[in-house]
Amino acid sequence: MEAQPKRKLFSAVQPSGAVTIGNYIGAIRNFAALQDEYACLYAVADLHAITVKQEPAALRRHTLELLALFIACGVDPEKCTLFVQSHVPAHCELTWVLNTIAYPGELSRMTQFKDKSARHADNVNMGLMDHPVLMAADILLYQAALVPVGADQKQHLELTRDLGIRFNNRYGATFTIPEPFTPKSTARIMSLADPTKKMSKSDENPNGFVTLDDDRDTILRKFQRAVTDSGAEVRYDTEEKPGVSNLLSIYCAFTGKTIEGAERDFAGKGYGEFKLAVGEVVADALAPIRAEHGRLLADKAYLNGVMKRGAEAAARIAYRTLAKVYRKVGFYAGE
Ligand code: AQP
Repeated sequence: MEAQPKRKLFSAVQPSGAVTIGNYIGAIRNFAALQDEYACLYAVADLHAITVKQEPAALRRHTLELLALFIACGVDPEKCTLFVQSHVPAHCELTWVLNTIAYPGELSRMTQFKDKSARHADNVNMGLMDHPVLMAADILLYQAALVPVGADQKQHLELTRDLGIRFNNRYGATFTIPEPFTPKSTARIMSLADPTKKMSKSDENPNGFVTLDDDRDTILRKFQRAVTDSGAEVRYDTEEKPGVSNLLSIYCAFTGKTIEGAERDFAGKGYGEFKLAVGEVVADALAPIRAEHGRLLADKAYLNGVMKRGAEAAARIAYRTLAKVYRKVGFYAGE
């Protein structure tokens, strides 16, 4: 019997700062585990990143660092297509077409648009509002069946599905409608400085996030400073104890323990000891990734080669879909 082609999977991360343990737990650490079963495409989403102000030199640096980080986290460029989003112009081209079936009402209701508009009140631009349409184009271009995303991105994936279905209904079957892939262990990791806000790499308070580049001392210090509450009991209760609950989620994500198991580990222990233990498991887990990341960054020629080959492979798939889309909407292609 002929082997079935592997189902496609797409995910992307923005090079909008140093990658946090939120991005890692929610997305990147699952990437390597999926590469044998699926045809994976992983992108550095630089087009998305400029929806908030970026310093150009920092954006360039973060782009290369993120590509290297995927590899340091186990993504194998021989098995996956690893590329930089702006190297495949089809992402912008499909976004334009999808814009014509997306409604301002549904885009302005997106939680991330509302959050980011509030956080960047001096720069509420059209790109920020259109961000989920670009994300839909990213996914639909590759006919991805599966999209591993953190819990914070589920709403955007729902919109991708809506746009895909809307297009298919209007023009005939064109896009695969993707499913979210959210492993059970994927918590929404919250800021260490304000556990009611999600942990974000663009947070202006560096104590709110831990990055994969932070050294051991920095990691331990950030966890020691993490906001908890005036109680003393290590118990999971997101309403009453959002800070402690967030630390428990992080601890479980890095140890594989259940919340109940983690609560037992810290029964009768104080917050100081708890925070130190969480910091230590995180620092231990990140040390080998940090070392490998440093090694990869020293080999720029290799990284440039990976992104070039990745963009070529991605473009081959993307332009097949785009040609189909252009035909369906009625663009004249010449004779
Ligand atoms: N706090 C989080 N908890 C769990 N998962 C998270 N992700 C992001 N933050 C958390 C997941 O990381 C992937 C990549 O995210 P992104 O860079 O594309 O965009 P984002 O969700 O906007 O991430 P940030 O860190 O908050 O970036 P900025 O600050 O630039 O907006 C996604 O799969 C996401 O689910």
